[in-house]
Amino acid sequence: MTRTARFITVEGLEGAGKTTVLNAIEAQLRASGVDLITTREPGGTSLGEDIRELLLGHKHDGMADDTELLLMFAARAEHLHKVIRPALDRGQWVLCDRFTDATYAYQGGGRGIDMARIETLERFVQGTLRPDHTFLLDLPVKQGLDRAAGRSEPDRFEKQREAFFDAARATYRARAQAEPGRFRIIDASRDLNGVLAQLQASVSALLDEELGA
Ligand code: T5A
Repeated sequence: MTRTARFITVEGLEGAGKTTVLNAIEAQLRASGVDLITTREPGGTSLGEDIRELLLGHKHDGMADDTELLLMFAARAEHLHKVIRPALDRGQWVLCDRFTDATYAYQGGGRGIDMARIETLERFVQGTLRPDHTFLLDLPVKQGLDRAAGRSEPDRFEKQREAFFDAARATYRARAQAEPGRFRIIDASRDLNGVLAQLQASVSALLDEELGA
């Protein structure tokens, strides 16, 4: 069967359930015969995972907002070069836990970095490559933080104030509204079964669109 490889991303705030639903999306795509890889940002390569440690850990006494932004794009450049582009070139679909929408949400919305500067870096690092489809797991900030808190020690981002995440959520939602053809919004405030049911319907619609299945 001839297929064009697709680049799919999953986005949302802390505790939205991305890791949980990523497995369900992967299983449904594979069951439909899609050959794919799964990966994540920041990270996805050996160098990228080291950068992730710098970004999420507490080894250094914080970092400048621009340092954070540039490290995100440095990890992304490596990820694109070593993992994402080669997979797409081989005809494999790529399913990625977070990508550049997270940079707009967290560094743009959360930190307040000018979106135009992020756009410049996006063009520099990615050229014209953008995700084909994005699942946005949307839920109230406090609900997500409560879920994430029940799981492990907070990372450097999870220590931000609620206002940071309010701005990140608003940015995600604005981007989804601006690009309704790419984004599929999932109500992640529901229980896991409710989330998975919405997701399954949404992935089926995506497969219909892409494969005419
Ligand atoms: N970042 C990333 C940037 O600032 N800029 C960027 O450009 C990029 C790429 C990455 C951090 O880096 C930032 C954003 C992040 O802060 P991460 O580990 O990828 O960190 O992201 P997190 O959001 O921290 O990942 P989490 O693991 O916290 O969230 P998930 O994956 O959304 O949530 P998940 O699936 O682990 O679930 C959390 C808990 O909730 C439960 C799960 O069982 C789990 O215990 N849960 C539910 N409970 C009830 N009902 C549901 N529907 C549930 N779904 C999950």
